[in-house]
Amino acid sequence: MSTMAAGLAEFVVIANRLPVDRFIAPDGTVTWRTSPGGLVTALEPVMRRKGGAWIGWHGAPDEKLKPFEHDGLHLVPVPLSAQEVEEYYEGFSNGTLWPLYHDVIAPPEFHREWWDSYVQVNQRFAEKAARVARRGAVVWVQDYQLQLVPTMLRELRPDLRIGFFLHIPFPPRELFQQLPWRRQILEGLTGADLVGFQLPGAAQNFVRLVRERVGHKTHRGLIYLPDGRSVKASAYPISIDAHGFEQLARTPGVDARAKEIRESLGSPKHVLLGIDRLDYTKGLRQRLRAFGEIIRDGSIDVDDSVFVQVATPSRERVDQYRLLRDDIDRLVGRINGDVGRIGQQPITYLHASYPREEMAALYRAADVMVVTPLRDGMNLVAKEYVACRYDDNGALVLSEFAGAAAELRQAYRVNPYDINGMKAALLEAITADPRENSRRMKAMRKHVVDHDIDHWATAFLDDLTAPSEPHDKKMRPPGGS
Ligand code: GDG
Repeated sequence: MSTMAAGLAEFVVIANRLPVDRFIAPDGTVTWRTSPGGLVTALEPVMRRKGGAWIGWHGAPDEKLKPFEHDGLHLVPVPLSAQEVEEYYEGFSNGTLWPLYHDVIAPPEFHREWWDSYVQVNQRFAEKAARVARRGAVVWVQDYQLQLVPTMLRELRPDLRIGFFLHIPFPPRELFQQLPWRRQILEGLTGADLVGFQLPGAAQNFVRLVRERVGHKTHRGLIYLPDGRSVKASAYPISIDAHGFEQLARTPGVDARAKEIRESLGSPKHVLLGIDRLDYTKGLRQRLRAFGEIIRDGSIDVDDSVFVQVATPSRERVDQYRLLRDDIDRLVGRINGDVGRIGQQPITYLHASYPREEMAALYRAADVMVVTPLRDGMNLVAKEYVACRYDDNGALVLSEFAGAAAELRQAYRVNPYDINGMKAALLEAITADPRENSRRMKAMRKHVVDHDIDHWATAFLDDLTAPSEPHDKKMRPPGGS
C-alpha cells in the first residue's frame, strides 16, 4: 500500500458503485461490507498487488465521504446529489441507455436534463480519477453509466493507459442512432486505448458506428484517430469465480440446505429454477407462461413439478420496473390460480434477495435452470449454475439472446419470444436421459472453469498494457475501410 500512502494509485478502477454496502447498527455503529460479486473478486488481487484504488458512488445521495480503506481496498467515494441519482442514474443510465442498449424492449426516454446530468457526473468521475492516478497508471472504467469518462480523463491526463469495459450489449446502428447524443457517446469511448465488450458482434457494432458517425478510419477491431493514437475494440466475455462457487456448493451446509429446499417444495420430481434481477430484459413473463402452459396442456403433472422464481428487487424507483413487478405478480397469481391444486402451487415466487449460500443451495436443488433473457450482455446466473453442478447433474435452458449462449453451447437453447419452442425445450430438459444431461453439463463446466473471472481480467489487462505503436508506423488500411 506504499503507493497509496503517497495518495497516488498505479491501478484505478472506476465504476458507478463502490464494491461495498454500508450497514448502520441500531447503536449507530457504521460498518462496510464488501458486496459479493465477480468483479471485486477478480480485481482485488490486482488492486492489492499494485496499490490500486476504486472510485465510485457509495450508494447514499447528498453525502460527501472521505476516501477510506476497507478489506485492503482503497476506496474513493464520488458524491451524487439526490437530483443526480434521479437524472444521471435512474434517468439517463437506466431510463435511456439501458432500454436502448437492450433492443428497445422497453421504450427509451430521451430527456435533455438527464443528459446534462450524465455529462456532469461523468466529468466528476474523470476529475476524481485524474487526481488519484499516478503518472502512467492503468485506469479501468466500467460500464454504461460512465461512457464519457475515457475521453474526459484523457483530456486531463494524457499520460494514463485507459481501458473501458461494457457489461451490457452494444446495440446495432439501427437502434443506437435513435440517441440524440450518439456522437458524444462514441467520442467519449474512443478516449480509451482499449474498449472491451462481451461479444465480438458488439465490438463490430461500435467500430462501424465510429467509422460512420465520427468519421475515423478503422480496420477490423482498430480505430485510427487523427492524433496518431489507435483504439482497440474487442470481446472479453466476462465470467465468475468458478472455483469459489464450486467450493461453496460443496460445503455440507449448502448440501443440507439444498435437500431442505426440495423437501419444503413437497419433494417434487422436477425442480425448475429462475434467478434474476426483476428486469424486463430477463424474459420472466415468457418463461412463466411457457411453464404454466406445459402444465395446463397435461405434458407434465402439477404434482411432479415446481418452478421456483427468485426475482431480486431492482431499480424500484424507475416506473417501468414498478409496472413490471405488478405484471409478474398478476401473472404468477393467474397461473397458480389456473393450474394449481390445494397444497400444490406450480410457481413459488420470491421477490427478495438472498445470501450467496442460499443462492448456491438453490442452484444445487434445481434439476433445470431456466435462463431466458430477451437480451443480456452475458448472464452470470447461467455460469454460476454450471459451476455449482460439480456432480455433472442438472440441465440449463438458455436463451440464444444471452451473451453466455456463445460459450455454453451444450445448453438447451431457446428463443424466448417463441413460447412453443420454449415449451418444447423445457420438456426436453425435464425428460432427458440423465446421461445426456451429464454429458452436456460436463462440457459446460469445463468451459466455465477454464474461462473464469481471472481469465477475463487477465486477458483484458494484458491487452490494455501491451505496448501499442502509434498508427502512422503501421500499415494504413487500404482505402481506410
Ligand atoms: C449485468 C449484465 C452481465 C442475483 N440475485 C441475487 C444475487 N444475484 C447475483 C447473481 C449474479 C448477479 O447477481 C446477476 O448477474 P447477471 O449477469 O445475471 O445480470 P445483471 O445484474 O443484469 O448484470 C449481464 C453482468 O452485468 C456482468 O457483466 O452478465 O449481462 O446485464 O452474480 O448471482 N446474489 C445474491 N443474492 C441474490 O438474491 N447474493
